[in-house]
Amino acid sequence: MTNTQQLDQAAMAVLEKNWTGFSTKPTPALYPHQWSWDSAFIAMGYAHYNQARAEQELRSLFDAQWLDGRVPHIVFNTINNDRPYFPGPDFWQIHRSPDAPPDHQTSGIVQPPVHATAVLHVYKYAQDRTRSLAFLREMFPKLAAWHRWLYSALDPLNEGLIYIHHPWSSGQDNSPMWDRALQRIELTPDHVPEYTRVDLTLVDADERPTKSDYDCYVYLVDFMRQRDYDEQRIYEDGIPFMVQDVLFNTLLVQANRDLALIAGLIGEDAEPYLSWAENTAAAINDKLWDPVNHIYIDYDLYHDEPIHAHALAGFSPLFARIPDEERAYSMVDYLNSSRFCHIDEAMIAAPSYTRVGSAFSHSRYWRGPVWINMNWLLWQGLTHYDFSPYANRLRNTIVELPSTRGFYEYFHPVNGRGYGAPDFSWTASLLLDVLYRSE
Ligand code: 2M8
Repeated sequence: MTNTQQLDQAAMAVLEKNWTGFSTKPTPALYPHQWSWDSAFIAMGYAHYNQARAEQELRSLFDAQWLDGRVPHIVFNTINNDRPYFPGPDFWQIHRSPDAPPDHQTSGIVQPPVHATAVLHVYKYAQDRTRSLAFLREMFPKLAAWHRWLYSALDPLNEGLIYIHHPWSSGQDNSPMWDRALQRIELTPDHVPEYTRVDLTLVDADERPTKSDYDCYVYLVDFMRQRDYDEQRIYEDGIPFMVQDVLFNTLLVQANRDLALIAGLIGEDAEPYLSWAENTAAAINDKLWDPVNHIYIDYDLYHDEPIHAHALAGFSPLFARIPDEERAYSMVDYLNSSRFCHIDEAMIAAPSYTRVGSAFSHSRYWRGPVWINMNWLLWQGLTHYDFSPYANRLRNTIVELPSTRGFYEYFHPVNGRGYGAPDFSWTASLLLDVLYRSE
């Protein structure tokens, strides 16, 4: 057996271990339920060898879609899970909302919309073409309702940019991008309901968000549940964390383009999705571009100011072909420097946050470690613009880190040590995607 075959089988074994019978846990102990963007990344790995499971992964998630179209960031496994997680359904209390799904327990917030991209990917690599067209027909109205909800609920100024009102919605939970906004929330003890973290019983505290981060996370959920997850009230009452995020909006641009392709394949009108894609891409270029540093940056809508913090996600618009060539070249100059990772340096590309930022950490979650999903997005983005040497470097990391260090959640950008949870699903599924696509 070759090394590639062994790696392939090890990755499939991780997914098998995390399969519940209807969806895939991100990892067995730390995240024992279904997560929204994880499932999209996971389905893209299954797509290459188990079409039925890829479809089931996405179907399970959309079975818990809210009546208003939102896709929740967590779908709780109330059937065969015995692991604790905080915050669980009792904390979220989604049934305060008339739009909550009647038969599922979920969270009340969302995560980046990679789902149309995942559905198209499953179609593209499907072994059974007829069946995969039926899957597109099944998913199309659900995806359309999801995107429609995002624009109607989370773009109150009609700018073409979605705002998020919880760091968990970014997927990059404790990124230094949110530090300033969170520090400006004045919390008194009666603002924060009592809670007990479970994550710190499973992972070293130095690799996880701090207590003050969690106090804010919990406070923001409480703010939303007190308003019954009614987006208009949440906005009008001024939730004190409102961010137009580069990665979230970039993935929405790509998802709209992919939804337009799906529409074309099944004889539906593609125009609304193309026009959403173009509006959002233009808004990202106008409002989120930093012309001084040549990177895209988030915008703090609550304080009405740009967020001057440079995360790897600031290069993600390459994935959706948002920058023109000139911008793309200047971005790559920045990425390919000691502020992230120079191509000749003996380190692992690419850290999730700029190494020269005072908030950078080698080990603390989204504050610097290397993440496989971010490398996967950038690998493709750089390939679109023909920056092959750097793209290959990112691609190689997706293969080398799991094969030498294990299927960890994130990795030290210098020595490659694995951090967070082991047996992490998207580390396995995106590795599978890379291996199959190079065959
Ligand atoms: C992490 O987030 C969850 C909350 O959603 C947590 O820390 O408990 C993030 O890395 C997020 O991006 C990811 O989707 C989730 C599950 O892997 O874990």
